[in-house]
Amino acid sequence: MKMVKSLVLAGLLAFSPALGMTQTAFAQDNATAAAPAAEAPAPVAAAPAESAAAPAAATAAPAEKVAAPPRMKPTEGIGMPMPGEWTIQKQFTDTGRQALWMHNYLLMPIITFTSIFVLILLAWTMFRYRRAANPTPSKTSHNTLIEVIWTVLPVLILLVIAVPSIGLLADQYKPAPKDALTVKVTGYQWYWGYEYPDQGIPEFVSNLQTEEKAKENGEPYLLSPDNRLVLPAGKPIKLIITGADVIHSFAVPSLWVKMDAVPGRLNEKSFTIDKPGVYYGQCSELCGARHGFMPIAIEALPPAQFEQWVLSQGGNPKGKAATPATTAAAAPAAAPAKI
Ligand SMILES: [Cu+2]
Repeated sequence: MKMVKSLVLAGLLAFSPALGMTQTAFAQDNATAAAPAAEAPAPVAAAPAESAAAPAAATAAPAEKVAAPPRMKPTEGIGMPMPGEWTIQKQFTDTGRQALWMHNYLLMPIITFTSIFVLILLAWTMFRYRRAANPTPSKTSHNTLIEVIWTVLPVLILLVIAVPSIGLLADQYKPAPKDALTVKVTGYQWYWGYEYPDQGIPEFVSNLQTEEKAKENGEPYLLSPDNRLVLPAGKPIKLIITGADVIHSFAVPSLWVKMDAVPGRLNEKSFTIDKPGVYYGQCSELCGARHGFMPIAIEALPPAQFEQWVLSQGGNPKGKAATPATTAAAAPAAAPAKI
């Protein structure tokens, strides 16, 4: 009897790979077989983790070789406000320049002229037609010519403003071209998260730098975060902007960018930065206690250096090659070591 049992056992073991089910059933009966059986699920469970980690490891491999380009020093007065400044910052995008031109050479002259003209009219009327100088006022109530002028002139002024204004508005909302670099920007209470889905760079967070660190780096304290949003200069960029908790607003004045970050909604902003540099901004929608402490810094690099940065973050500069699993698996706290 014992021999028969041994033979059956030997047979089962010999055919075990083919008889998986039988072996499992057998394992339940046999205490000694239970140990390997218990171990068996381990590699199975580990497999998805391994496969998820594989692209990360594959893309991360060059990370050890490629160093991130050195942190760019900001230029005084470029991409940041300066003490005593009272007008719009110098612009570094097409729409920005267009808007600045419109503000400086169209709106401001019209506003200034209209205000001064009305002020002079008012002052003249008050002085010339005061009771002492003009005891018997005119009874005139209509004057066709004047009425036509003060109707037509404002209409013409409004038309002069409306035409370039509508063009500018359309330009500001122009969809990004197909080859634009996409970055997902998420506003959190109270920091920003940046993710490069096409390059396979998972979200990293950007938090206010300490005052000492900012001083050490020669950066404006309340405007400078630890991790910057690194972008290529001269290439179209598409930001997909959203909020994780409350409404924030992603604003960089010198790039003419201001877009609300609304939870449950994806807002889009596209632009091309003229030249390399550091451009500062801030959250511009009151979002809670530390609203004033979630700065934005865009570091625009020459394309070659940007590719180097992407490689240094374990991403693929050519884009589209990374699997979504890589980005999905990464925790938001996985910040790159670029401080
Ligand atoms: Cu905010």
